[in-house]
Amino acid sequence: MADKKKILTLCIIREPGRVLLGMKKRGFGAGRWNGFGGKVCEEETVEAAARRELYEEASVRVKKLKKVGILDFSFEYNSDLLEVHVFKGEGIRGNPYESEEMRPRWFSLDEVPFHEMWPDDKYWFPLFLADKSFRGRFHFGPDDMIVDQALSEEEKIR
Ligand code: 6OG
Repeated sequence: MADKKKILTLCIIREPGRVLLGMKKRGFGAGRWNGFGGKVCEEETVEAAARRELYEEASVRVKKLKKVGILDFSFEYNSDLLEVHVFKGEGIRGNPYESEEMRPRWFSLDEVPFHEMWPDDKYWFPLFLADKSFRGRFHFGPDDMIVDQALSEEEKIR
């Protein structure tokens, strides 16, 4: 039987000309740059989880958080189903600070390190940077290669 779908958050802080990413230091996705996020706890809204994870992993808060995308991930080598809610954070409060899980760093928009990110990112990140909303699904095969995918721009994500 397939495992239950897990809801996760992913928050990327956007400023004019740059984005804040973090190098994941341990656990799932270690060694890759990504936004900040993790699992939504019981009795917690998805947005509250996004804010909590951002603070736990980078010691910052944001004034504005907008849900811009939903990405579904599945894998050939296990039965995990991940539903990742992608948020754009604006109006950073505090200085990004390294945690046990993430090492934050600002990247200018022309140096986003796609070769050290999850392979799906190069598809949807351009929509993120263009302030579009999107929905996508990616199925991963051996060596984290994408074997099937779909991505569409959406009017609005709820
Ligand atoms: P923890 O399990 O460490 O949170 N995440 C992904 N992000 C991208 N860009 N691509 C994927 O393709 C991902 N799978 C998971 C969601 C994991 C964090 O990594 C994100 C969470 O922010 C497979 O708590």
